[in-house]
Amino acid sequence: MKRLFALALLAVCATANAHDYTVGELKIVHPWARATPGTIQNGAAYMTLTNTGKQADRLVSASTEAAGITELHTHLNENGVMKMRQVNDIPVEAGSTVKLQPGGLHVMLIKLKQPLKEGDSVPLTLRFEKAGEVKVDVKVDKVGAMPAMQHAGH
Ligand SMILES: [Cu+2]
Repeated sequence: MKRLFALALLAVCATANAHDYTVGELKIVHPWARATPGTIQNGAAYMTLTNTGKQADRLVSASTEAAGITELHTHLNENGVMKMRQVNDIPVEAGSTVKLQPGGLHVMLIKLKQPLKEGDSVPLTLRFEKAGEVKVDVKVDKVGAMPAMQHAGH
């Protein structure tokens, strides 16, 4: 029990050090990506979006020099098979939080110019319908890093 408490405390402390960004009424918390192994040319960026305002907003696009194409994606379960599907935008309702995470919504980085290496950071520009543009640094975590573990390294 004591150990559990210590771990929980550590998680809270680490989260305080996570990097986050604000644009208009939107907060972008801890943008991160998994390192890409070997010759894999596609990666994905994850983050938490919180709308502290009173009107709905939407993430309409993202771009980075690190990849040839950047798309907004989600995962759908079609007859038991997880498939990625491009979405036009990612809505963030007023007062709500949307998580981009493995197995769900993500920013797809297609045709990476070089592999994502643990410890690197990749500049990413996010464009929101109302809040406008914000540049964030996507921190590259381990290959196969899980969202619950994401703060451990920072
Ligand atoms: Cu994808």
